Parts: sequence; structure tokens; C-alpha cells
Amino acid sequence: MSLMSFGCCTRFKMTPEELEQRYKSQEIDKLIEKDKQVLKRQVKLLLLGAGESGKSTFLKQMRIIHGIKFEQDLIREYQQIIYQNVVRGMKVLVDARDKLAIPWGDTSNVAVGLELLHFNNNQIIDVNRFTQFVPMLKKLWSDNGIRRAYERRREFQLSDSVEFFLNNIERISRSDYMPTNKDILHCRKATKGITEFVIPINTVPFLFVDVGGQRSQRQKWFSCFDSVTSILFLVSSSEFDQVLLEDRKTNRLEESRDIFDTIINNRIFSSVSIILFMNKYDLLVRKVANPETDIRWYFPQFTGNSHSIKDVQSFILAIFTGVKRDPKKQLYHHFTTAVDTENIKVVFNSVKDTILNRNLETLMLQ
Ligand SMILES: Nc1nc2c(ncn2[C@@H]2O[C@H](COP(=O)(O)OP(=O)(O)O)[C@@H](O)[C@H]2O)c(=O)[nH]1
Ligand SMILES: [Mg+2]
Repeated sequence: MSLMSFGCCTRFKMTPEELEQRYKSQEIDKLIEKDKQVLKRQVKLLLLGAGESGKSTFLKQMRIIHGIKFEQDLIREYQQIIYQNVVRGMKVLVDARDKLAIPWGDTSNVAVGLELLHFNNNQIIDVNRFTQFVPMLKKLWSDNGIRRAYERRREFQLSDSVEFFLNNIERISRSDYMPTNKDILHCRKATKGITEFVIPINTVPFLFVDVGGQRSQRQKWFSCFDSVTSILFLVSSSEFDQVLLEDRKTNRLEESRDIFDTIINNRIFSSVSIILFMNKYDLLVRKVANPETDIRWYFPQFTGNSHSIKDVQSFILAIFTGVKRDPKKQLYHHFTTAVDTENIKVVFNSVKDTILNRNLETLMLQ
């Protein structure tokens, strides 16, 4: 015990127990104060957007870019989801071929297709089970009828990553297969509820909040609207010709615009910077180049050249910027490909400065 505290003890006649108690509570106060400081400096980023716009993929990129490895258990979990993504995806294609009355390319695939349809989606697929599926998957993926159904995928609900996995089936089906970062980025699992992840960036803790995007999940959004620094709003910009999974009739781009409308014009976010990520740019480029489709069929008000990526980009962007009611409210935007690490690295670097500046401004005001 130091002399100082000894003197203090005699002056106030504190027992050693009381002294210890006081010491402890001072330590706790210090910890609380430290927590407060961290919380004050913390940057809270909300990832919002419709289902399948790329929110969770963006968060995976944040881990990859900032060197936070996926744990072994998590990689194993992703591996099983990847197997499921492929098998379920092919089932959807087999079913769609039938419903769209597209003839089989090879009639010997009738039985193969039927066998796959019998697979119960809730079953877990491990390496051994997946190995049994592989010859069927390969055979079906090379069938003309399945390919034609794939070309017409806008007419039914198929996850965007199915093609990537089917094209990599050789690699994925090896017995020693381990998902790469790229595989993990393509792996699709719908988010339920709210996931938070903290990453220290330039010594500032960045708290990323990822939410489920589908209609049933959106009531939960309000619970994380407190002390937000910035909102990263993701749009799947390639979805102009697709309808919602939830009701199979609403245009996906229009649904996304309506959600954005409620966020950007919300008074709770009047001092929150909003950054629009016009995502799935890679798929948009492919779709616009495809002579079989035309944005005017879905958006007759489009007046540009429907196969010019620049024209389509500015039209889609205007759909979103057009809903903003406050002319003074800043709105930043980027066209992004969330599965492309190099692209997200560049985009996040520029976004980060905006966010940190904004954070500094609010800190000064406090
Ligand atoms: N090709 C491509 N696929 C993407 C892109 N962004 C996300 N995806 C895929 O789209 C699917 C849905 O993404 P996810 O992040 O789960 O969307 P969330 O519902 O908003 O969290 C996943 O299979 C992703 O791999 C992109 O920019 N390009
Ligand atoms: Mg998600």
C-alpha cells in the first residue's frame, strides 16, 4: 500500500475492505469511461437493401480486406451450404424446365432429373453425399434443355451463384475440397435477424450491422437505427427484369427503390450519410449486352440505347436518386461488384474517408 492511500485511509477512517471496495469501483468507473470513449469513436455502419442485394457478401469482403480470416468451423459450414446451393439450384432448373415445357436435350436425362427432384431439401449434404450427386449434376448441366431453362431464369427464382458453382464443379467435387475466399463470397445463405461484426480500421472500431433483407425480416430493421454513422444501401442493379421471391410479381428494382425511399427520406437519418452501392455491376453488364433482353420491356420510360451500359447505368441510378426529397441531403453512389475483392477494396477506401470525416464532424459537435 502506498503512503498516499495510507494517509487517505487514516483521514477518512476507511477500513481496508472499504478501501478495496473504493479501489474496485474506481477501476470499474475507468473501464466504463474507456468503453464510452470507444463507443463515441466507434463508427456504426448499417447495411441495408432488399434480399439478395449483396449485404452479407459486402460484410464478408470487409473481413477479407482487413485480414480477419474465416474460422475453420465457419469454412466447413460454408462448404455444406455450397453443396446445398448447387444441388438445390439444379433442382430448381430441372423443375423450371418442366414447367416451361422445354424439351430435354438428351432424353436419357429424364430419369436423372427425376432422381434429383426426389432429394429432400432439408437433408444435410456432406462430402460423400455430394460425391454421389456430382455425375448427375454434370450430366444435367450439359443438357440443352437445362441450359435453355437457365437462359430463361428471370421467369423463376434462381440464386445468382448457381452458375459459378456449376462451372467449378470439378474443383468443388474433389474429396479434399476447401472453399476459397471466392467460393465463400459466392455462397448464398439468407440472413435471418441481425448480425454485428466489429473491425478495427485505422484504430477506429467499425461496427458493421448486417440485416435480413426480405419483407418478413424488415420489421427488425428499426431496432438497429440508433446512433448510426452511415448507411450503406445496396441495390442489385441487374434485377430490372426480375420479380420478387416474396410475391413473385413485384419488380425487384421497384421494390428496392421503395425501400430506399423510406430510408433516404426518413427524418431519423437526416444527419446520417447515405452511400448507395449499385451492386451486381458484373451481372448488369452481361444483361445489357444480351440481345435477348431489353430494359424497355420492363421500364418503357427508358429512352436511351438499351444495349449501352452507360445509358442503362444512368437510368437505373436516376430511379434511386429521384426519390430523394431533400435537395440538400448528400447522396454518394458507386457501381460495385461485391464478389470482386479488388473492386470492393477500391470502393471501400474512398467510402472510408467520407465516413471517417463524418464521424469526426459528429465527435466535434458533441
Ligand atoms: N455476380 C455477383 N454476385 C453477387 C454480387 N453481390 C452478391 N452476389 C451474390 O448474390 C447472392 C446474394 O448475396 P447476399 O450477400 O447473400 O445478399 P443479401 O441478401 O443482401 O445479404 C450471393 O450468392 C452472392 O454471392 C455481385 O456483385 N455480383
Ligand atoms: Mg444477407
